[in-house]
Amino acid sequence: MHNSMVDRARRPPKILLTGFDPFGGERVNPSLEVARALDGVHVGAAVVVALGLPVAYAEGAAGLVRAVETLSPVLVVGLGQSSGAAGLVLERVAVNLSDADPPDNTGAVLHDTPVIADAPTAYLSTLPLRRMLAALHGAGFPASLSNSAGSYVCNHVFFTQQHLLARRAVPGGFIHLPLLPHQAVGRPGLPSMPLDLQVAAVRHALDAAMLSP
Ligand code: PCA
Repeated sequence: MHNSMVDRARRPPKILLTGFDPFGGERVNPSLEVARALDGVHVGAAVVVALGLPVAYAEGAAGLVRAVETLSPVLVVGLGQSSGAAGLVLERVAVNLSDADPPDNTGAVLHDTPVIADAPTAYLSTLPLRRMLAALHGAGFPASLSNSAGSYVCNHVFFTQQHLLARRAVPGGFIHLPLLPHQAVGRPGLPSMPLDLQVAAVRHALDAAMLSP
């Protein structure tokens, strides 16, 4: 194939947007709903490709790696649910540690385990987080920066993603999302955000991430 044909086959550039299956007794996961809602949406010159990942350390990470290798995206944004989040939580750090009491959806429990042996201790998000935060606030969406994505499956996949993308010089990051309102019913004090607002906010964040510096 000529180079121009390869280029055409790859066009438009892809934004990989991942979400997770429900876990922890929930029947939905806002991250999967938001990713699905944005599948095929154009952001700048790029198009969003949504991917659902299992809430499983090994299988989630493997699914992410496969998708990056298949799609060669120009940007990767992972989404996950964080009960207690009151708005979009822009994660700054992926740490090389998996350590959580709750099992993943396959029953695996990890304690004190590196995500990837011999990899760096941590990676920073390579998204323009300040710009994204300002864009979200400017449009009226609650959002904040966070210095820890935890040490459960989201961080595990986020770390795997950043390790892979560092070698490809592709920007990537992770955003935790609040519960949907019906998930917070009967759980006083837990914040939530309707799906349409979450979708609009993530779209805004992607727009800001795709703006050239
Ligand atoms: N949130 C979990 C795993 C899957 C998800 O949506 C986490 O924060 O690790």
